[in-house]
Amino acid sequence: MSNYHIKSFEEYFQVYRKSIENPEGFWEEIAEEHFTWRKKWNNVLSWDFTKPEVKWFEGAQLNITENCLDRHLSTRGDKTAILFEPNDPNAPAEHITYKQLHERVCKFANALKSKGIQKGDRVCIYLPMIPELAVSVLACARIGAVHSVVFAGFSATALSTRINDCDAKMVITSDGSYRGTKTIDLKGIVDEALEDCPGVDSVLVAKRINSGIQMKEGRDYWLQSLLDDAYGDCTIEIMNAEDPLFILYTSGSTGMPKGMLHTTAGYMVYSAYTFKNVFDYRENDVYWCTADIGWITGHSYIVYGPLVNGATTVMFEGVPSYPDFGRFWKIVEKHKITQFYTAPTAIRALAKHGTKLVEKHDLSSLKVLGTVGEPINEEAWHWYNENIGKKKSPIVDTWWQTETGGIMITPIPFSTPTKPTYATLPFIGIQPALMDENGNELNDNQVDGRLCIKYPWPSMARTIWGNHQRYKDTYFSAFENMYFTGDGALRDEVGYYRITGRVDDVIIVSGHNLGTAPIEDAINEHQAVAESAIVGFPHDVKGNALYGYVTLKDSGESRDQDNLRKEINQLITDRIGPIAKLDKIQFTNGLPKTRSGKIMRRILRKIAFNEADQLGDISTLLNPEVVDEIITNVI
Ligand code: 7RM
Repeated sequence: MSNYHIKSFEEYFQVYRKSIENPEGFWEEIAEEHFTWRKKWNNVLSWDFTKPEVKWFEGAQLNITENCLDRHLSTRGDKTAILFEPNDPNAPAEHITYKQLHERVCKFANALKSKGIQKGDRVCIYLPMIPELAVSVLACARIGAVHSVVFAGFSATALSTRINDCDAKMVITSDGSYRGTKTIDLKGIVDEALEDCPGVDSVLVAKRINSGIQMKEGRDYWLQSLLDDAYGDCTIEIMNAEDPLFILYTSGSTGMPKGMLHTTAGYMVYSAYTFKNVFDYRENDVYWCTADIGWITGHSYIVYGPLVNGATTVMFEGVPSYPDFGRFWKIVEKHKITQFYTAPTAIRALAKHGTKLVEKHDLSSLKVLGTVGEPINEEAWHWYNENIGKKKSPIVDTWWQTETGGIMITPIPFSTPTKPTYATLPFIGIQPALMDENGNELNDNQVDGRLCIKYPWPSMARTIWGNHQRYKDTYFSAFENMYFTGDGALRDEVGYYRITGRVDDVIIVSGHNLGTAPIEDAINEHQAVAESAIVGFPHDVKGNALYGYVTLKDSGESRDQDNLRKEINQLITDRIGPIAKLDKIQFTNGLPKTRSGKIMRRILRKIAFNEADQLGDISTLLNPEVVDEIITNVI
């Protein structure tokens, strides 16, 4: 039991050392003591990064839903497993107990079987943040079907591409979704997507908004009528440790999205163990991660990690801005949230609206705050720390990726001293390395380089679905015997890591390597600035020059823009040096972002290059409408 819950900085170092000196012994002990197995493993780990091939807990048999549900029934049957907060602030929240969730998952699993879904089949899930989303994920896992959740904000084209890539037989969707004051016709999008998906033979439709949708005879089925006929018990499919659990798509810098494949046992062990420690999770906590289950953050830290630990996990259907920008804080107060995990982009958006709406609510239940998804700038970190955490709740800045399956670099709350903008130290079992361009490992502190991982961890993706060569090329070819993350990082004098951003965001100006993130941080310090993004564009003398897109807190029309430009460049000069000054500054109403809040510098780069005619498909953006405005006002 000793190493499952780390409670001090000394203990972190001690457990970390153990996990590095004897990884197999360490993970074997964790796996042995905290999970339910139908058969134990013969071998904890075998690996070869040259192939690449990684296997954890080979020979073991289990079902992850037995760990999420069945094993809690005797001790936590009446405890809330999922706390559903609907879009409508006046609609009641729904408390789904472990017993009820077990029954709903079993019924759903039987419904899947009744439509011919078997172990190994791929099922595409395209649902809003309603309980059926978590239930359908677990139902797939219960019968050994491989779920592939597609975020329900993606377009029909994006959806059909993903369905075809993994050859899904079934799509699970709803008649529509609520998003603030709007409704979205999800079923219409599915219908459009399926015109190009000959492999899909059934569609299950959950009722959410009661819109009068078209049902295609022989293909579309109302979920409820299948559930009405289904038994409330469903024996688990016994899975091998390395059997596929899910595929989740993540966009690469070029080409098709990559279907990252995660397998069963290692993913379960690592998502559960990180959840417990990164959020200092305790039995009566009410944990809320604001991500969508359409992203890896939702898979690992709304569904699997919390449920394996028997936690209460909140699912929020709505948006941070409805009915006003105080919604998050209202929910924290209402459900006495203890851990709150969100993205820096959300923090900045909320900070933009000041603290009035924060002060209206009692946030004293909060114990741990988390961030994920992008580097958090200094200003946002302090705003979060002061206004939400009241300087009492540690902020865990968690760095990880779809590919890593779980959190990799993070503070352990109440143990690791935090430092603004630093993800701090590797989690237990994680062996990071910083590499220079020539492939040499940088062993000192106070260096920056490309972030790699030297040794396998249990939840790493095993391949890209249908394209192992691309998996090898993307992650295991840049540096020998290392997993390459695609990110740059620096290590400070005490060994803390700060993720500086994608390496492809590095711009070389007059021979100087400039990361976009520190320049953006400097710009964002200006009190009139809400957000900014930097790209390089070709320059006769410097090789590259810098182009800044800057969004102001108010529309900025009344301001003297030339003066603002001067002030911004002065700040950059002060913080980084004149080398990082911007040649062009364009004021924008917004920056193009992915649905998970990452700024799409690729698009901004094209615009700065005067290649706006080659933007490609921008329909999957969160805010495609800002692109036209940016193109019109390009300098
Ligand atoms: C969990 C998730 C992965 C990329 C990753 C980074 C960036 C994520 C942080 C971060 C700085 C962080 N998966 N990233 N977390 N950068 N600090 N704490 O976001 O596959 O969607 O994205 O996100 O560049 O490579 S993801």
